[in-house]
Amino acid sequence: TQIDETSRTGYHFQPPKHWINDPNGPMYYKGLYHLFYQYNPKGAVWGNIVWAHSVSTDLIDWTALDPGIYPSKPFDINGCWSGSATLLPSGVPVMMYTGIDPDEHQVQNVAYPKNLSDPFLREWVKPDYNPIISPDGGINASAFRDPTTAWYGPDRHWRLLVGSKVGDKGLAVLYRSRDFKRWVKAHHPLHSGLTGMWECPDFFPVAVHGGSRHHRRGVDTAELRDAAVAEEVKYVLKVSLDLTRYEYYTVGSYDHATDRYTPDAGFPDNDYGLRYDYGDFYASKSFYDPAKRRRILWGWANESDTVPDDRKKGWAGIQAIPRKLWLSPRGKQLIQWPVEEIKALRAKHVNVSDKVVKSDQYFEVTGFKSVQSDVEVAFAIKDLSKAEQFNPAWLRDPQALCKKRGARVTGEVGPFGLWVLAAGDLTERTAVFFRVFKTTGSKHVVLMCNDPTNSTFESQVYRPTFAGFVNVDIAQTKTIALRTLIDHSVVESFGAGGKTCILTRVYPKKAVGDDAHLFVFNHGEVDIKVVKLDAWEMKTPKMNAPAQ
Ligand code: DQQ
Repeated sequence: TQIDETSRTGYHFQPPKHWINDPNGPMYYKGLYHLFYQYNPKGAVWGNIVWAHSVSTDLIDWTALDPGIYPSKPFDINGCWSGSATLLPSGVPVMMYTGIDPDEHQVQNVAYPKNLSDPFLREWVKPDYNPIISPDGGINASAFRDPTTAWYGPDRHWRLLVGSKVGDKGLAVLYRSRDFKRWVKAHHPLHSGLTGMWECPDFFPVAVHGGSRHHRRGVDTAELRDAAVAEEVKYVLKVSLDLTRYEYYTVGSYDHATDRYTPDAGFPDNDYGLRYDYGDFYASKSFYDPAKRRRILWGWANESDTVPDDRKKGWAGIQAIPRKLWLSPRGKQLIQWPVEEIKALRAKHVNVSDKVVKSDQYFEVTGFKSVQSDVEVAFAIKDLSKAEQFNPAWLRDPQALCKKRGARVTGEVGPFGLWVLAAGDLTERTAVFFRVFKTTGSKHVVLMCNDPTNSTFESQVYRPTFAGFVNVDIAQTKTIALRTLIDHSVVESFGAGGKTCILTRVYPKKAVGDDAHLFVFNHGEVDIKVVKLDAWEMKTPKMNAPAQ
């Protein structure tokens, strides 16, 4: 196949060709970051799934290795699906993944590195005692997959979760083991919800604020043996809903003795809960990075063009920029921010400051190429008194609200924000914007949206409007920040310093290469001000180029 480069990303992770989906087994080992991912070595659609493998010293430049895990034994002959890495106390990494057996049953297998002194960990050995977890005891063999990283309890048992369902109920099934070989199912799942199948569960500790700046650091589950550390953590449970293709998380407490997880009050526990990302972001997985003591989140962003388009392009799927993730000071949500390493890609810089954008005005940010860029902007709102009244019924569904009030629908405070990947004549453009509403007791609600309705001339492309609320006290701050990573067919935005994130895939026909422009717009009645806007062209890192 000819590879169509037009909408390929420059600094978002992707292999040179073919289909990719879920990130698998991310970890740091002997100075290298490892990323495995679901990959079809034969084409640009899902199928023939293996674990492709890339390594990096900095999460920016990636070197592709041969697939690490691929069908080779009866217990995975029909596919090597998603799974996770666990670092054993001896320093040995072990992969646990879902294999598809000759009966199309989903089973869990382990694989160990063949040669521990090879930092690349190129070869993986699957012991003959696999599968080590089979779908028995009432488990649905076609809904039993995606084992998490294991954690070690005070009772000297390993534990891990496997995603599953019973009827309409999604499950995080809990298993325990003394030796990582013989696993026993617990009597009750760690957690469940009436949402359909739970794919790719993730369960990990986060540091609580405790008055220090250190809450941004990650927590290694191994540290939890220290009681003082264990007291200062909360837990995050994330699930990927097969039905809606969205992910939800809660923050809560976990009782080691009873193996129960209880979400904190205020966390809606099912399909209207908080999301890592309100856009195209799925099957995510986090890992603890001991090198910088942080937790890093990887997530897959699917294409939103058509399958024939993907075949024509010769590739499909990217990984979002890895994000550092931590608990907000009040413990009400997670904050995510692109790993600091990507700043090393920043090249030509332009900036704008103290520029008022009056009602129905816009301006272009010139002097740089925005098609592959990083844009940070702070907007100030002079007058919140005119903000439109918020209807509490809208709280349940920001996406529906944004669909009704897209970027072209005038408002009072907002819509204001960026038009990215825009044609010079604005016939193509993707809007990333805010709207501010007034609610009871002089409180406000801030909505962040991504409206791709006008992103492309191509009529077949799926163009959902994505949106989430931003938990800020706008009456107090009077400003709101936005960072958007633009990369040919990706628009990845972080509102209010990473409180609300939205990733979208768009396929402009005209706004490509040097013809992609960046604008600031205000389609509300109230003036807004760009306090500061910084934009950088982004260099192209070494991205899995085939070895010479
Ligand atoms: N993708 C994998 C499964 C997982 C799904 C198969 C989520 O293991 O449940 O490619 O995208």
